[in-house]
Amino acid sequence: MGFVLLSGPNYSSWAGSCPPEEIDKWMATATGASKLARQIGAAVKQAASKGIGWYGPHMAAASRAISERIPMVDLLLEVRDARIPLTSEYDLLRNYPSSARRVIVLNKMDLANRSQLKEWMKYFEQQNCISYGVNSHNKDNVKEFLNFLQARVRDLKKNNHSNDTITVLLLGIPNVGKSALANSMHQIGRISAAEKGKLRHATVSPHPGETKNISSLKIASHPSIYVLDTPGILPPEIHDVEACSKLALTGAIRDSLIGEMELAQYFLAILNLSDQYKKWAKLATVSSEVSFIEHKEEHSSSSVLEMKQKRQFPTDHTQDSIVRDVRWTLFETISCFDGHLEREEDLERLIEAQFTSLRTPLHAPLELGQDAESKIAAKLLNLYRTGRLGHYTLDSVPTNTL
Ligand SMILES: Nc1nc2c(ncn2[C@@H]2O[C@H](COP(=O)(O)OP(=O)(O)O)[C@@H](O)[C@H]2O)c(=O)[nH]1
Ligand SMILES: [Mg+2]
Repeated sequence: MGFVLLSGPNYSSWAGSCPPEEIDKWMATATGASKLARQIGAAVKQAASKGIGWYGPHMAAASRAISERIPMVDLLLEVRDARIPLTSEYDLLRNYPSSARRVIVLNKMDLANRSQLKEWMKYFEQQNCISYGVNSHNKDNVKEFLNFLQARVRDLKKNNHSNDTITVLLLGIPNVGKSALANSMHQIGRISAAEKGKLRHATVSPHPGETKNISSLKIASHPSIYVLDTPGILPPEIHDVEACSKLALTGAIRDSLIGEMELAQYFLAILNLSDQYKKWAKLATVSSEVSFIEHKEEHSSSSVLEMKQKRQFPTDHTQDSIVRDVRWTLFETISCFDGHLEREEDLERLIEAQFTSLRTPLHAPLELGQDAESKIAAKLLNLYRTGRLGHYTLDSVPTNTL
């Protein structure tokens, strides 16, 4: 397997001035996941320096068009990825003062660690920034968000009683869910059916860079509120290598720049060093009961019929039974591991063993080889990005402010 861990700088002088528990925590992530993170980040930076990165004429033009709109709209919704509340900061608003006009929307909150999301929201409050956690795929959640927006609009209009149309600009880096949020607000918002039918839907895609133009969707009447969906913008250069790798893992930078294999290894390093997998211990009992039932069902024609009706294929890795087996395999490999995960070579050995063990639940060809490994990598990444393998927040809240 292609592990090429970077050797990092010498951290011993830094560690000398830190409390012991902080060092333990830091060591666990720094020596393992962090090295993978730097390796991936360095590859992203290298690709960008060769001109095959994310920033092209399209992004430059969009960036100019968006900058012109910023002073003209009533509200700015800066959409960030709740898994990386700091790394997904929008460059064009970096030095923009926090004001009643600006809201930080932490989207994809269903994929982030719940308690860390609360800490992040507390942090933003301390910075005098208004923030709001959303899952664009959840109807009730979007309804609550629309009510919150209406309240903000009422606040803004307190001193201005005109019945003017309100415009809301959705801003953010690629793939944070701006278009998904715009569509949900448009579908759920209180506007007439005719108005809903008249408007185009924004394109939503798992790949970054799919929104090419600024488009407008109506989300409320009396007063009329329109959201402007915009293409995702990243700065031409990102100096922090770890930030590059987090952007790649969460999908803001396209996978082909790094490779799914490296990203899946990075994800496994994060999973192995977290305690999410401990929750899957209870699958031990469920696993044996279910596999007995499944074995019986496999031979009954009704289950085949059911599968056809549900349009599921036995190798579809998103079905519940496969996800359960993947979780159980990950749990078993971590809990039976005899090495020390803070040691880089041990973590590497565990990840390698996990790729081998995952061949069975993920229906990858049994012979070892790149083909099998890339299939496993692609499926693992997909399960991580759809929240089926736990909830991870990759940025930590600056500790001196809490
Ligand atoms: N789990 C989850 N996925 C989301 C959410 N919002 C958007 N997505 C997914 O994230 C991907 C990118 O969404 P898109 O709206 O195209 O992002 P944009 O580039 O910011 O416009 C798509 O696969 C969406 O289905 C969310 O709140 N939760
Ligand atoms: Mg979009």
